Formats: sequence, structure tokens, C-alpha cells
Amino acid sequence: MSMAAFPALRGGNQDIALIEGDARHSYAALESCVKACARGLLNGKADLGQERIAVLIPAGRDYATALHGVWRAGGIAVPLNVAAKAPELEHCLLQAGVSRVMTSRQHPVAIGPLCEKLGIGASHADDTQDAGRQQRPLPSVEESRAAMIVFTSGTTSRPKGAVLTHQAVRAQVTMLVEAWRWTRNDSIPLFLPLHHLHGIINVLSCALWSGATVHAMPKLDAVRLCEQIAGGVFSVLMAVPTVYVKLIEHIESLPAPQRKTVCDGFQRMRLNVSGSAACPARVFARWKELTGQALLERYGATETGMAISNPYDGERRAGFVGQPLPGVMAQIFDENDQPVEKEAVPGEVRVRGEAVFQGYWNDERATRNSFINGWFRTGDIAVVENGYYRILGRSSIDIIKSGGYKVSALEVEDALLGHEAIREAAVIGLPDETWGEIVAAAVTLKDGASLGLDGLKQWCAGRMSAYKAPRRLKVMDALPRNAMGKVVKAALRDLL
Ligand code: MCA
Ligand code: AMP
Repeated sequence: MSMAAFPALRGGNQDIALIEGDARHSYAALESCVKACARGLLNGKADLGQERIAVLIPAGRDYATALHGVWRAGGIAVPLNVAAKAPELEHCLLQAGVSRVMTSRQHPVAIGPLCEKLGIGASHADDTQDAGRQQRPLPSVEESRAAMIVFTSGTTSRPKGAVLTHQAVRAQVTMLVEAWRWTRNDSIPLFLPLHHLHGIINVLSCALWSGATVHAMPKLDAVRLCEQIAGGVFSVLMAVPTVYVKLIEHIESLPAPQRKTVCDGFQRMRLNVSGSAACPARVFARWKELTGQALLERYGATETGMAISNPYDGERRAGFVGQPLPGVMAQIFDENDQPVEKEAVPGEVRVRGEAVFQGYWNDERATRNSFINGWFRTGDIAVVENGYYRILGRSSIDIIKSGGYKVSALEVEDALLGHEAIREAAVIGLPDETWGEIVAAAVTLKDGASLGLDGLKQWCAGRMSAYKAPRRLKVMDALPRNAMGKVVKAALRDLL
């Protein structure tokens, strides 16, 4: 099917699309910024022809303008982490073959030197606007064309770029809007990062497709958020379990009358969703006690979008992620690649459908390995019990989920080996009440060298995003290895 790039701004002209600090941006104003940005990017060309353009902008009008501007001009948007460090950004920029980076004058990110080094252009979203050519037609972008490359960590050392077509973006958004009953009356806070689908699709894109209002926030501020919720500002909340843990801590610290006002505020909301990592049953239970809200837990991945969800109406079961969303095929497979039809038998979750990604950018081998007979292999192990899926864990110990971020143990190990004192490194995830898991490292040192956690944290600071840096360190004489010489990570868990 041929159509304009996913037409995702569907609010009434005067309705408010985005609130950013004191600024309120109507749908009409945003639409006009997007068109001007697309024309500015095209600069007289008919179509960007799949040019990769990075978006390095925090939540707000400039982000939405750049993302939609790239889409409307026929480019592929590459949303990047505004808090990433130079080596991480360099990997993504090179891997995706990015030709220019869009930043925001209002929220500058120091990318200039890196762009210069790589010979990549950089421009502010607010400058890349060509209002003078309002009449020039924008290209008609086939739905089968790529819309976005979203980087995700995996069992390989460096993150891979998952390619999502416009069709996949549309499928993900329309499915969630229907399943979770979005309307133009909704209002949602956006504090999650905008280089992952949770923020991009579940919050921003679903809201803008529904004509709802997004309140862009520079980061999670539990105090302010609770005040706004007490004031009835929001109808929907979407967050990772760590956010609910932090909100519970904050609410429990409030004096009784204030606590009641905040809890009543949450109770009046129509929907609280948790995802990106397992929501512990105790968090589900405490949230319900405090706010009366049964958290709607759902399961997804960068490569599939949202795949399995507890129901909007009906029982939301603690510790379970529910059933496949409409239009998504999900199935558990055993070790012999046979579908598991019986309940309570664990196996790998595999997903197929319109919403699934196309492949990893420029990485045919990884793409081939990640699909089997058309099914995407999530690497997650699950069972179905009484009709609902329960995620048991991951097939690889090398994937860590910390505060909803996926971390590759191998990527962190590779980086640590660059430290002058470290001879060997093994990284694992340790269970943690707030973060789900935290990154922990066991190392052996070179002769005569010494290393402490503070020193390691400092060293990591310029080299990797804060959430990847080890929060535990154990210096060992030797790492536990099996007869084949492979580090036994399960044994490390106990030692750490
Ligand atoms: C911050 N810190 C972390 C993390 N975040 N440490 C480990 N893991 C983390 N995720 C560290 C900081 O470096 C700092 O350390 C201290 O914690 C406090 O930082 P602060 O920025 O104040 O924390 P925060 O603002 O409260 O952030 C917590 C957060 C954030 C809001 C939970 O981590 C977050 O936005 N996570 C969501 C990630 C996400 O969107 N994932 C979706 C992936 P120090 O004190 O040492 O300086 S998409 C996905 O998974 C699929 C599609 C799906 O199903 O959704
Ligand atoms: P990402 O690659 O960052 O998109 O992370 C996707 C992964 O997050 C999935 O493969 C799961 O391991 C994990 N995940 C997402 N939602 C849930 C959930 N509700 N329960 C358990 N794990 C989840």
C-alpha cells in the first residue's frame, strides 16, 4: 500500500499536542513545524531516499518535529540516547551510516566534535525549517519503507539497529490505541527516554495518533509527578517497574493527608501500565493497596513492539503478562523448535506479525539468526498458565535488565578490558529491589595493579552510559571457570 509516511498527528488543530515547561504546542503548530522541518531537510530534493538522520533530542516539540520531519521527508530516523557517551554514539552513527544529526537549540547535546571527527553534519531541529517553501509537495512514502532504526543491546557485544517500517510503526500504534482505549481526552507524562519504543511508541506516538496531550519532562521527578497527579493532570501513566518502586517509596514517605491526596489522584486515572521488565508481584500488590489501581503489565521488545498484554477489561494478573495483543502471533517453542501447546510447559517466546521489525540494519547474519521459520526469537522463556503468559527469564545470562534498560554483559566486559588494571572481566546481573537487576563485575587484575569501585565508576563515566556501569565490583585471584575454560557466570552470582 502506498501512502504518506505514517500520518501520526491526529489531534484537532487547536488541541494541545505537547506541553513542555510553560510552552503549549497545539497540533496545528506542531504540524506546521513538522512540514517545515521536512522541507528544510529535503532542501529542494524530492525525497530523502532512506537517508539516515539521527535524532539526539530530549522529549519535547523539537523531538517530535525532528522525528516526524524525517519521516515525512522519506528519511529513516535514528533516535539516539541523549545521555550516551561518545564511544556509544560513534558506534550507532557509524553502524547506521548516519549522514546528519538533529539536535535542539533548547536542549543542546555536545555532539559537535564527534560529528566533525566522523564527517557528519549536525543541525538544530528548529533551524532545519524551510517555511518559505510551504507549497512544495512532500514525498509519498510507501508503508513498506523503513521509518526508524532503534538500537538495542543483545547477546553480541555492541548494540544492533532494529529496522522498523512505517507499516510496523502504524501496526504497533493502532493496536495499542485500540487495546488500551486511547482517546483525545487523554493526557500522559513523558519522562522515559526517547531512543526506545516504550517512550517513542507507547507514550509519544500513541498519544499523538489519538489527539491526546503529552507532558514532556526532562526526567522522572517523583515529587512533581505526584503533585500533578494529585491535581488530576494525567489520565494515563506508562512506566517501567523501577518507576513504580520509586513512586511507592515517595508516596510512603508523605505525611498521611498528602499521601491520601496523591493516592486519590492515582485512583482517578484510567490506566497505569508497567512494562519493559518484570513487575514484581509485591510492587503490583503495594500499588493496588495504595492507589486502588491494578497495574496493567505488558510484555514487548524493540524487535516486536508490544506483543503480550494483560487486558484493559478483565483480570490483570500479578506476575503475568497476559495474552497476545490483537494482530500479534505469539507462541512458545520447545528446544526442538516445536510449538508447545500444553500449559505449564516452558519454552522460548517467538513472535510474528505486521508489527515485527524487518531486520538488523546492515547485519544480515544477526537478522538470519534471530528468525526461525518467520518467527522472531525473543530469547525470553515463558509458560502459559490458565491462559496467561508468565515470563520466567531469559535464555542468555548475558542480557541484563536494569531499570528497564537492556544491557549486554559482553559489551560491558569488552569496555572493562580497556582498563589498564584489568586482566579479565566477567559481568552479570544481580537481583535488586529497585532496579530489577544491577550490573556487577568480577575482575582479575594485572600484576601489581589495584582497583576500587569508585575508581572504576569514574573510569566508566566517559566511556559508557551510567546505567551500564558496574555498581558492584569483586576483585578476584581467578574467575570461576569450567573444564572448557569458560567463566561460570551462575557461580559468580553466588560469589557476588
Ligand atoms: C539511572 N541510573 C541507573 C538507571 N537509571 N542505574 C541502573 N539502571 C538504570 N536504568 C543511575 C544513575 O546513573 C544514577 O547513578 C542514579 O541511578 C540515579 O539516576 P537518575 O537519573 O536520577 O535516575 P532516574 O531518573 O530515577 O531514572 C530511573 C529510570 C530510568 C526513570 C527508571 O532508568 C529510565 O528511564 N528507565 C527506562 C528505560 C526504558 O525506557 N527502557 C525501555 C526499553 P549515580 O547516583 O551513581 O549517579 S524498550 C523495551 O524494553 C521494550 C520495547 C519494552 O517492552 O518496553
Ligand atoms: P529491549 O530490547 O530493551 O526492547 O528489551 C526487551 C526485553 O525486555 C524483552 O525481551 C524482555 O526480556 C524484557 N521485558 C519487556 N517487558 C517485560 C515484562 N513485562 N516482563 C518481563 N520482561 C520484560
